[in-house]
Amino acid sequence: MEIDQSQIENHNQKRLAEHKKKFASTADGTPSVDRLVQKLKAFQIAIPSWALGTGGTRFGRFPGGGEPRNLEEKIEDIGLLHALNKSSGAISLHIPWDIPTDPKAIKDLAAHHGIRFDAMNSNTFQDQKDQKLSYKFGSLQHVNRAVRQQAIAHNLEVIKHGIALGSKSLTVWLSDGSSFPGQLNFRKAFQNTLDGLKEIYSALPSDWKMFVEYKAFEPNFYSMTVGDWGQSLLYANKLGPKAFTLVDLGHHLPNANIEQIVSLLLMEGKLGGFHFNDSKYGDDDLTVGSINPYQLFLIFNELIEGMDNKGMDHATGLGWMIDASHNLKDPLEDLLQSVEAIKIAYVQALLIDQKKLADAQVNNDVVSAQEIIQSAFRADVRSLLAEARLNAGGVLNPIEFFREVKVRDQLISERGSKSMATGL
Ligand code: PSV
Ligand code: MN
Repeated sequence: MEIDQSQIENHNQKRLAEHKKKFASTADGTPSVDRLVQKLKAFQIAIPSWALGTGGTRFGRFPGGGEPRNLEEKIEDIGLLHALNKSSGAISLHIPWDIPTDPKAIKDLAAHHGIRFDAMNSNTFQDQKDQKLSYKFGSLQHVNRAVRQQAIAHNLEVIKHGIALGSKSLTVWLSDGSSFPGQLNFRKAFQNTLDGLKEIYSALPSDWKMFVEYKAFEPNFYSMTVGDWGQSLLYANKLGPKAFTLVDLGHHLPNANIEQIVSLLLMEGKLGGFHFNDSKYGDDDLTVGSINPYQLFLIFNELIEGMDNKGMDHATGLGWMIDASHNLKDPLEDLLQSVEAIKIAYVQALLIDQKKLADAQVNNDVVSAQEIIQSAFRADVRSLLAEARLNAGGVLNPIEFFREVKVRDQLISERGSKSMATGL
């Protein structure tokens, strides 16, 4: 389905007066508000192709119906999100879940919806139907050379699909590791993995980046071969200038100071991008900003300070992607909430007076530093986001619109109540 422009206008018209009032009151006390609105308009967040259906947990799955049945329908779903929020103009694909049979047609369809192809993701954490060798004991780390070669060949194939679609990056997340002490020789596992990554790296086109994603645990529970940002950074440094660390917010041990990790990776020129999500206990993959919006804001503070320090463009300097899973909510509504939360944190962090903060730091004025940071966090910036959406041709309230025009019901009537999207 596609959204009718007249429905958007109708929705906005009904809310315009109220919005203008709120925006004027926020704009009143906010310096350079036009600049903030422009920055919000430029900031796009890629949607993962695997988050458009019901993720479920290992105990159960409760699908809501109308899930996309193929890559074309996944692109259509992201087109819907983008039509509403004007901030989801990119898709991140996972191979082999999303192999394009006709890349030209897929590219045209994405362009029709104003969507580009963000990072391509390889998958050596599952065995596929016709796969010769198993990844049960790892992929690039595997003790058997033939398994390692198979995993390398898969990544090369992913790069080829990405080239055909106009993507510019490859994300490698490895589930490799061990679940029992003694199972693995750490050094050999690291070396095999590095050798494999080197082969993949050498197949990257010159204008591509490679993102090495780390994760502290799961599916392995004793060691992960790319288990934290230090290990990822080791690989990225050894690989070369096109290799970077990717930070998935759910991939840390409890209470890790992610904002400090981000700051130092940026300083080293080795931060590549993000998988945004939120969590309370582990890799919970919940809606961004639903549990800990303050942490997200603090991360954006470090990002902005660090990117400005290096003269990087906020919108294009790093890879911005969501990586979430939905069990209770409608996946599209959930993604609308996630994008909104990311942009709220971004613009709140833009409100921080960095000059004043630096002065407070130099003077060891801890109280002022906290006041400066928290007054930005406590600002209600929602009308700035709405104004940016309105300027860009989107809707004032995406979730209300989604419900008003009964998007999910329409998707169910087109695709059926039993359709199932590929992914986890
Ligand atoms: C692993 O937990 C991960 O975060 C990686 O990014 C995977 O590619 C993704 O989830 C897929 O479910
Ligand atoms: Mn991830």
